[in-house]
Amino acid sequence: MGSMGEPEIPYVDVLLVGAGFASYTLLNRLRRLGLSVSIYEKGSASGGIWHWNCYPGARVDSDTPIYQLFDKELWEDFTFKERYAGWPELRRYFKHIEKKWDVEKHVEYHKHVDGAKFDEEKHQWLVDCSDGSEVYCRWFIPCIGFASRRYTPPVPGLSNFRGDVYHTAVWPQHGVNLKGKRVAQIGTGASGIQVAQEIGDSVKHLSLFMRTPNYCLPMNQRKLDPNEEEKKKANGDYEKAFNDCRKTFAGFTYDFVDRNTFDDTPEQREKFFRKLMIEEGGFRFWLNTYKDMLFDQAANDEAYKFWRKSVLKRIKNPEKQRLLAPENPPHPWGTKRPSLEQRFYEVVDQDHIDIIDVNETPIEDVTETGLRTKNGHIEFDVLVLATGFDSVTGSLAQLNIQGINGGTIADHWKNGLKTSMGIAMPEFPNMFFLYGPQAPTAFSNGPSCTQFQAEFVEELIKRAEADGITRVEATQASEDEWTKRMHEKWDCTLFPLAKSWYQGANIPGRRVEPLNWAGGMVDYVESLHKSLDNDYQSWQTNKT
Ligand code: N01
Repeated sequence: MGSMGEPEIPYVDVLLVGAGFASYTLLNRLRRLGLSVSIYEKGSASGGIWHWNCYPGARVDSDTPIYQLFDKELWEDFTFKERYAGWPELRRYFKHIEKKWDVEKHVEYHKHVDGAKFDEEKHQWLVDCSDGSEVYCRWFIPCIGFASRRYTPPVPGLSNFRGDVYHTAVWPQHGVNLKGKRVAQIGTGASGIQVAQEIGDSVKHLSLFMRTPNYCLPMNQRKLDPNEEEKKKANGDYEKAFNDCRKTFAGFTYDFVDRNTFDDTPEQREKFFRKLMIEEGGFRFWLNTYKDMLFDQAANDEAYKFWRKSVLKRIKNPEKQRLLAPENPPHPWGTKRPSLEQRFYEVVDQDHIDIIDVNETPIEDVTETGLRTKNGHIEFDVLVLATGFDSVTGSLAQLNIQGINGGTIADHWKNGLKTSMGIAMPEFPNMFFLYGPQAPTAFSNGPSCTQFQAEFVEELIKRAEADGITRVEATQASEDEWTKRMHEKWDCTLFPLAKSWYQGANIPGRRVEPLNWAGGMVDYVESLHKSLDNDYQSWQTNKT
């Protein structure tokens, strides 16, 4: 008990927020240093995005084996069943981690962090939760990803609708039966493509409201043979794959080739594109292609032409061809996130599915039984909002985390996003964030990015603890330098030409600015580790 009879506020060395990949890898690393570690998770189970993402068809777009933690003790006795795992399997994987690593004793569920304040005397954060509880911690590490603040567009009259409305980001855990229903869906991003593809065959009618066509790529999904996977593990293929992730732009096993688009003849190009997109599938057509594709418009046009030709072959309805694969690309190929699809184009080509371009035919208002456009009233039973997130910055900016001058994170970014190496900020000592703004985040395989960042955080904390340092704050110079580099890397690509959530352009009125590091994983990880050279050169350190 405290001196005034108040209960004493508990203390933990490290507080991790969110129970996903980032916090689990950190937990395992930091407790090995002898630190006490707690995880506060607002949901009822672990899995991070895979706890919330349980909409029909939700599955990951990174392939096995790299969408997992790279620790041998985890992968040696867990084998994914599909090349691209679905949400139920990913949840099983998290249960596996919990069992192997004895995680449960560190995690508190239904624990919603509201805010935090740095105590300058103690060199500790005082963190408060929505249940009224507080905790002090030396190291405060939000691991809340880039998609924890969902976005619902201001559709007029939305609250009038008497049927059910579901946002993909908070899909009911018990599932929803849409078989035989009339469904309207807004959005054709990663979530929207998967929902439409999954429910399309069995609904009575689907009205798919689309703002921008998604340049989907064939997933080439397949079941994995467990014996084959065991052989690969024994041959060192898994370890090789994890190691390769350290050497590539996006933390995948493959990288851009060392050739420009027009170095090849048209025939060679056609063959190369075919191999990437059709034979190999997945993101190869995006991330294993010519090195100038995301930088040079003429090169990019070649990619678009090939993509369009492949898609048109799969759609019979001429109006749907026009909408889904327009002659004039609305943005350069690959500057918005392409989705991986299995039968999307065949599914939405069916007669009971309408595609409505909201640019040509805006939603005027939602009524009790449907919605109205200039073409009339459309009735439906269920409305699905696959409208995404206040991405990347929204997760952190929504929390009342106050820096040493009293300003919040949102205040810190008021005149433009700025961070030190996408992991920390001046005025917010002893706080690191993983898989967030100005890091490779949305341009990377999630587990690669989070594990490489976690390795750095481990190194920093280990050194600080050994040196008796109790306060570590990114310098202003390092934030200025990183933010300048962010813009330089971004501005020489074609990414600024797309109205994408990569730069916050999905939300009306939001500042449009690069949110993700476009300089690649290798450069990123090197910059992190270099920041500790010359006696913590990018950090200001103090002892209590
Ligand atoms: O969100 P999104 P998401 N009227 O922002 C549209 C990861 N993820 O949940 O493109 C009409 O991509 C919007 O249109 P536009 C992954 O990184 C991964 O799908 O902005 N439409 C868009 O079509 C992913 O990229 C996986 O013009 C409106 C859609 O809503 C990220 O999360 C699965 C609108 C939103 O798509 C986000 O994906 C799921 C309006 N007013 C998520 N406002 C996998 O690994 C917005 N839209 C498979």
